[in-house]
Amino acid sequence: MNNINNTNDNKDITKYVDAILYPEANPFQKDISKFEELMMMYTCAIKEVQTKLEVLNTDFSVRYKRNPIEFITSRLKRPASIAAKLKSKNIPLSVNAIKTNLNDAAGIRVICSFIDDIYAIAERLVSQDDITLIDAKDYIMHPKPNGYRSLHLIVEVPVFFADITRNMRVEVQIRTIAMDFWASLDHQLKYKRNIDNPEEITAALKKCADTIAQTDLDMQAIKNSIYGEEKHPIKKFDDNIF
Ligand code: 0O2
Repeated sequence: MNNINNTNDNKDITKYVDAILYPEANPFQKDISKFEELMMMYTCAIKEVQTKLEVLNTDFSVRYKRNPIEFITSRLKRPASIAAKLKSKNIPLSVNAIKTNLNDAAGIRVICSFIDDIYAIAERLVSQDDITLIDAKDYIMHPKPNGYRSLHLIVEVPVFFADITRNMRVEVQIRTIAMDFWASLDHQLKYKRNIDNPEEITAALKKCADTIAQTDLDMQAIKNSIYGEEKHPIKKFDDNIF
């Protein structure tokens, strides 16, 4: 069986499942060919950045005998979510507005083993010649009030298409397995509305986030005692340095 056919089959299945799960009409229907072209460009930008991350992971496995990345996922933002985000910013819906105003239409999530791995990967990604760091939000150094932790980078990468080259933006969220575990469950629980005791739930979730964060620190200390600490501490992605 050939891989290209498999990829197309998967794409068809994804479209079919999406149509069932998200039956709302595409708000960009009137400009559908421009919209699909832009989404194709974001898909290619994801491929470019994901390959860079995979190369780093492979290089680390040879150089340092361990993989800093557990797994990588990616997604294109759904048309309805794109429209909702533009509306929330009071921006009229258009395909051009997506490219000009949204940084997270293309998203990659990188799940790392240890906290230090997050910064090691981020540092090496943004120092590549063809990557421009547009913005960084360090929710690990500065967790959100609800306990959410992750490093968010907006990067721009040139993508070479058949007739043009475009600089495309991709949001890269980098977090540990533990941070991802909390964020996934928090995301699931957000769908339940009309909760009787929202303050209690918020406090309980925050407590879980803090427990998990402490476990991450403990695991990092164990790793340091086995492998030794990084000789040259990696620069932290503090909001203030950008
Ligand atoms: P989805 O499904 O991931 O697309 P900006 O994008 O800069 O205009 P925004 O949206 O406030 O501003 O960015 P922020 O808060 O830095 O990052 C938003 C994304 O981070 C979210 O995307 C989530 O993926 C993730 N995130 C942020 N806060 C939380 C949280 O409290 N819990 C969880 N589980 N995830 C969070 P979207 O667009 O909401 O969704």
